[in-house]
This record gives sequence, structure tokens and C-alpha cells, in this order.
Amino acid sequence: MREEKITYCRICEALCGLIATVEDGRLTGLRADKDNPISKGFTCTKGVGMHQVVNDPDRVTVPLRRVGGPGEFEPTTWEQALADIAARLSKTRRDRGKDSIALTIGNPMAFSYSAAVWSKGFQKAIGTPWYYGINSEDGASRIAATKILYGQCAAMLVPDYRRTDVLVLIGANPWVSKGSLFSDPRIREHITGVVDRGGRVFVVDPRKTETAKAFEHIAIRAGTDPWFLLSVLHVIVKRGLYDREFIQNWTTGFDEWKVILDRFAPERTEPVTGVPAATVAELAEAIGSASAAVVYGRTGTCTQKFGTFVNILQDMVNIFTGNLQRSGGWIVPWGPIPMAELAEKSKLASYGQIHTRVAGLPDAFGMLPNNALADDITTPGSGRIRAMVLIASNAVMTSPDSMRLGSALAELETLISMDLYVNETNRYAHYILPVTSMYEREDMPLPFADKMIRPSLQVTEAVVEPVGECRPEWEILDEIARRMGLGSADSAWIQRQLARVGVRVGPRAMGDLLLRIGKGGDLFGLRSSGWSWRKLRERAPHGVVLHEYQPLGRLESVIATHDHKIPLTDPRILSELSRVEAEPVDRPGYPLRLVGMREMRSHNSWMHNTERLMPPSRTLTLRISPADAASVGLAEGDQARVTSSTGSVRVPVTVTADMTDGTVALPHGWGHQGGWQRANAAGGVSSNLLASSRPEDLEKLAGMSVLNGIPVRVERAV
Ligand SMILES: Nc1nc2c(c(=O)[nH]1)N[C@H]1C(S)=C(S)[C@@H](COP(=O)(O)OP(=O)(O)OC[C@H]3O[C@@H](n4cnc5c(=O)[nH]c(N)nc54)[C@H](O)[C@@H]3O)O[C@H]1N2
Ligand SMILES: Nc1nc2c(c(=O)[nH]1)N[C@H]1C(S)=C(S)[C@@H](COP(=O)(O)OP(=O)(O)OC[C@H]3O[C@@H](n4cnc5c(=O)[nH]c(N)nc54)[C@H](O)[C@@H]3O)O[C@H]1N2
Ligand code: SF4
Ligand SMILES: [Mo]
Repeated sequence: MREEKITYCRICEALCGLIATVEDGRLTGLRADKDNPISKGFTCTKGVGMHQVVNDPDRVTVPLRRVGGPGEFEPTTWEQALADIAARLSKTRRDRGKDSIALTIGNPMAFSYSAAVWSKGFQKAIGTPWYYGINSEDGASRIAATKILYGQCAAMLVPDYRRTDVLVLIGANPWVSKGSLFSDPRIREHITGVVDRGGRVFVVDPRKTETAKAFEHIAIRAGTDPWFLLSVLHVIVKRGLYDREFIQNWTTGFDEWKVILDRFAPERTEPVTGVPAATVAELAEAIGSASAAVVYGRTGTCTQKFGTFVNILQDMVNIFTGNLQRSGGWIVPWGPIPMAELAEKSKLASYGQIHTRVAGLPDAFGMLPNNALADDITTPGSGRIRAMVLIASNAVMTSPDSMRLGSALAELETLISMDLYVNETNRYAHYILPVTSMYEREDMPLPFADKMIRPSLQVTEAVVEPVGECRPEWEILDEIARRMGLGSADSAWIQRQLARVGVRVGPRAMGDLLLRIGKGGDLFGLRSSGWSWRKLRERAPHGVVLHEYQPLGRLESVIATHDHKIPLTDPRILSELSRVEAEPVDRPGYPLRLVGMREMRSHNSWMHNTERLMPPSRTLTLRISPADAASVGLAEGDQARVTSSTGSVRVPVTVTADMTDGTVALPHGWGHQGGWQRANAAGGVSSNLLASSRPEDLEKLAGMSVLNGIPVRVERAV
């Protein structure tokens, strides 16, 4: 039997609508859903190729138990696995304390509403403070910057580029990434729309990226964004392009900044950043004279040495020019589901509420940095991690200093993983439990509900039955907690409230409830225009757009500091400024700077095992400028040796004028040694062998890993 089912993609934040073809219960194809009003027929090659992951013969579809060295597994039964896991975790918890068990969460968890909520519940049930994840390689600095400036990080801001005149993309490549920390499957059309309306789009990036090629590229030396943005602010202030009234009403410390910015004339920073003073002035003038402008940065500015400070400076450009919470500016979006309120109530919207044991690094949104894991596992003392549950994580590939983390994981008494594959991280696990993929589970875009450029709603049912013996993460977590005698893993805030009144709910009932009580909800019949899960499935199976443009909430709700003013001279901001001013520009022995690069056919480390995305012709190369290549005698295809203070890798080069002199780029997530045969055969190296997890090398305010702007040396490999 052949059926077509309406669903949506959950690989990246665009959440594109898809039509799944199911033949005799098997997912055989995925294509764009032209009737989806949010994505209107857009998809990418990964989205429509995901059925090859679902049906991948290398996928883990039965529980696996380690029987030898790392990566040596044999199949076992659920009963055996669950009984032994519960016994081992119970013993560790009893003998060594609740804080001897940690959870480590990977990126795909954000896309499963049930797993995201139940993982927090499991943490609560165990009673451990240790919940690690990839925020430190992603957006912890964005969270920290938001908290420092606005006194809250529950409601994150997004660029309202559909109504702006000037958009500045700094450290983001949405033509490939499809945007992040907001959802917009029509991002290309919408950003192109800025220019169509007569506006301008600037792309500040050390590489002439796919996005930069489409707009005005400002080539910058990697890691020098603080100097660049300080100069943009300098010109804005010197030329009186700031919004006096806004600054007066909503900030403190502007006068101090006027004095500070005197030191950052563009002529002074040009030798550091490589950006001509005239370009800085032109950009500042464009932003300052536009009726609406917005600066948006992403991983390129988040995961660098001054990541939080750079995010603050980006916001300061938006703030100085009065573009905060203004149409076409930097805004808190309208959300149909009360996610910000929930995050606030459940104390999830935190920064620096808890700290890692050894290096004392702060949490961001309740998540501790992965880069602290190796020390927190290997350093003796109370609270040392002895057992760990990995959910959708490939930290060894995606966090810095892969080798150090791998050997630390090998020391754990118990390591459990829930994943689609045997990857480079869970090869050290004692058990790998098979989980349902996105097409074997129902879903709603809970964490993204308040980050939509066009506020919308969509839900999906599972389109096929679980492959093999796969189970959803939430059920597994619940069952382990139950067998450990801890009740269940449904102890997230909302569920605890319901449990108090005697209602125990699974994910579906919880999701429906959140939907119905939100601004887009039917309030259980009180609001006839509102939605419930059932009504969405019946009347809007392709999804529904609730607002074509963002309704703007009040500024008071964005700026939640005690006086409702943005503290521009918070001591943390000023201490980072001092560090920037003391920073030596050149690192002896490491003349170049390494940055990352996302590719259309990769998704971090986990989509390298299908024929569609990894044809035999595809290889990993280092991108280098013609001048830098010539200076060390490298020609196209030659093998280079790239060396940082942490590690050294050998990789062939692509010589390209897309690279700014002084910066080289290497995609991450390659160099596989897992159970994925095609990925292993594709070769390459992990760029994170070059990144440091030494505490002194991390970003100061959020503990970010420095993945962009790593000082390196490139030579001809012998
Ligand atoms: N050098 C460098 N490193 C980086 C980055 C960079 O730009 N440069 N980017 C960073 C960023 S932004 C991120 S988000 C991280 C990602 O880091 P991770 O989340 O650690 O890595 P992924 O490659 O996304 O792999 C996630 C794992 O989840 C599994 N998986 C997929 N779907 C599911 C599912 O539905 N359930 C379960 N249980 N498992 C699933 C996959 O098989 C894979 O093993 O990488 C970071 N690392
Ligand atoms: N195809 C694909 N799409 C993805 C992903 C993927 O792996 N593949 N991953 C998803 C995830 S998890 C995330 S978080 C998002 C990330 O979304 P983005 O951040 O938009 O993605 P990147 O391509 O990493 O863009 C970062 C850009 O910063 C630039 N850059 C590096 N260093 C510097 C610097 O020092 N200064 C400046 N100004 N720029 C710098 C890089 O050259 C790069 O172009 O993408 C998501 N989408
Ligand atoms: S852009 Fe993202 S959400 Fe859309 S199909 Fe591609 S991977 Fe899926
Ligand atoms: Mo990410």
C-alpha cells in the first residue's frame, strides 16, 4: 500500500513542510509540501534525503551492549539492557551520590519536544545538577549577552528583516545554514526582499560565503569582530547617528561609552580587522540613517574568543540606533505558546546559576558547557562524573579537543547513549539504545514556537511505525527512572504542577495543553479562532500562519532589568573591553586563523552516511586564499598540515579567492570512526582536534569554545 502523509522536517530550524511517501509501512520518499503556508514548497537536499537515514542499514535498531573495546558491540534485549542500566545507575547514585551522574544532550534533542522535556525530567529524577550540552559550541554567548543586557534570557531576540532597510549579517551564513535562533523556511526570499525594497544587506565574514556572494561582502580577519564593531559604534556616535531619546529612556552608561569609543576610530582598527576605515564608515552611516536597521550574528561571532562581548556589541549597534523592539529591528517575537513564561517559571532561563565543578564555567539556559566534560570526569573529588547518559550527542566530534574528551569518556563506570548510530562518542558507551527518528514520532516545534519570523503553528503525527525495536527517548528515560525506583522522568515544572492536582500526562497531552493555553490556543473552547493539536491536524494539517508580520510587544517586557534600563557599563562588559584592548593581535608561530564552514550536504556530524549526501566523490578540504597558499608552496589538492596549540591535522587544500588572506576554513564533523561505514570511508579529519578545551583558552563570560579564529600554522605536509 502507498500513502502520502503530511509532516515537517526537524533537521534544522527552518522546519520545512514535507510530504512523506510511505509504502507498505516503510518511508520511501520525502518531498516539498507546496501547500505548507509557512515553507511554501521550500526544502533542501538534506530534508528530502532523510529517508535514507531512517532506512540506513548502519542505523542502530536494537539495543547494543559493549562486549570489548570501544565500538565493539553486540545486540541485546531491551529487558536485559534496561535492567542492567537501572542497576548500574542506581549503584553509582547510591555509592557515589546523585551528582556522580550527568546528562549530555546533543543538538537533535531540541527538535523533539518530548525528548527535550523528558530529559530535564530525568535530570530532576536523578537529582543531579549536571546537564551538559553543545551550547558552548553554539549559542551560550548569545544567551549570556541577552541576560547581561536585558536582565532576562527567556525571550530571545530575532532580526525583523522582513521590514528592515538595512540588514547586517555578521558571522552567519544563512544561505547554507537556513538561519538559526529563529525559524524561517523562506529566509532566502525574505532577505532578498530587503534589497528588492531598496534596502541593503551587508555580510561581515572572513570568507566570501554563499550569502556574501548574494549581497555586499565585508571581508574581516577572523576573530577581530570586537574591534570592527567598536569602530562602527565610534562612527555612529561621532556622526551623531544615534537615537538620543531611546538611549536616554532605556539605557544607562552611554556617556562612559562615548569616552571609550574615542579610542576606536576606524583608522586605528583597520590594521587589526583588515576592514578599510571607509567601509566601516559607510556601514555605520547606512545603519544610522536607515529608518530601520538590524545587526544579526550567529555561530561565527558566538564561538569566538570574545563571543559574549561581540554579541553585546552587535546589540549595542541596534540599541544606539533605537532599533530595539521596533518594526524592522531587533525584536522579541510573538509566540503562540507561552515558552518564555514557562522557561522563567521553571527557572530554566538562567545564566550562571550553576557552574561546572572544576573550571567553574557557567550554565546557559540550564546547560553546562561540553568543553568542561573532560576535566569534570577525570578530576578526583566530590561531584566527579562517574556515569553519563548521552542523548543525541556526538560530543567527541563536535566539542573541542576530541582526543581528550574521548579518553575521558573511556574512564566512565557507566556510559549510556540514545542515538540513531554508533558514533565517535557513544563507541565508548556500555549500552546504545535505539531511538525513533523524527518520522517515527509525533512532534510540535515547541522550542521554536516563539522564534518564528512569521508566527505559525504546525504539528505532525508519526508517519511510520518505529523501525526495528526503536523507542522514543521519553519512554526510555521514564522507564529507566521507574526501574531505578525514582517514579518517572516526567518531573518538569508543568508536569509537576499537573501531578499535584492528580493529572499525569504524557508528551501529547502536555503539548496539547501548552498549545491550547497559549496566545494561539483555543482556551479549551473559549477562543473559537484558537487551535488545539486535534484542530491543527484536522483543519490545518499543512500548518497555519498566525501573523504575517510580527506584532510587537512592549519594550518593558524585553528589558527586564530592575529599572527597565540596559546597563551598558555592566562590569562584565567593561572587563571584556579591557581584555580586548590588552589582546595581542598576532600569535607568534601561528600566523593564520582557522574558522569553521557549514556545507550544504552536511549537518554537523550526523548526516554523512547516505549515498545522496556523501557520494564517493565528496571529500573534506581546507579552504585557503591564493596568497596564503603560495606563501607556503601549496597548490590545489596538495596535502597541508594544519597545526594549532592543541593539535595537528593533515588535509588537502582547495585554493580559493573566497578566503580572506590570513584566514583558512575547515568544515567540522568529518573524520569518522563510528558504525557508519560510508561516513568512515569518506575520510577527512575532525576540525575539533585543533580546538582547545583548556579553561584558560575559553571565552570568559559564557565559557564558549573558540571554534572560529583559532591561531594556526599551515605548512605543506610531508
Ligand atoms: N568546530 C566546530 N564544531 C562545532 C560547530 C562548528 O561550527 N564548528 N558547531 C557546533 C554546533 S552549532 C552544534 S549544534 C553542535 C552539534 O553537536 P552534537 O549535537 O553533539 O552533534 P550532531 O552531529 O548534531 O550529532 C548528534 C547525534 O544525534 C543523533 N541523532 C539524530 N537524530 C536523533 C534523534 O532524533 N534522537 C536521538 N536520540 N539521536 C539523534 C545523530 O545520530 C548524532 O549521533 O556541533 C558544534 N560543534
Ligand atoms: N547545511 C547545514 N545547515 C545547518 C547546519 C549544518 O551543519 N549544515 N547546522 C545547523 C546549526 S546546529 C546551526 S547552530 C546553524 C548555524 O548557522 P550559521 O551560524 O548561520 O552557520 P555557519 O555556516 O556556521 O556561519 C557562520 C559564519 O561565520 C563565519 N565566521 C567564522 N569566523 C568568523 C569571525 O571571526 N567573524 C565573522 N564575522 N564571521 C566569522 C564563517 O565563515 C561562517 O560563514 O546552522 C544550522 N544549519
Ligand atoms: S532547510 Fe532545514 S528544515 Fe528545511 S528541509 Fe533542509 S534540513 Fe530540513
Ligand atoms: Mo547548532
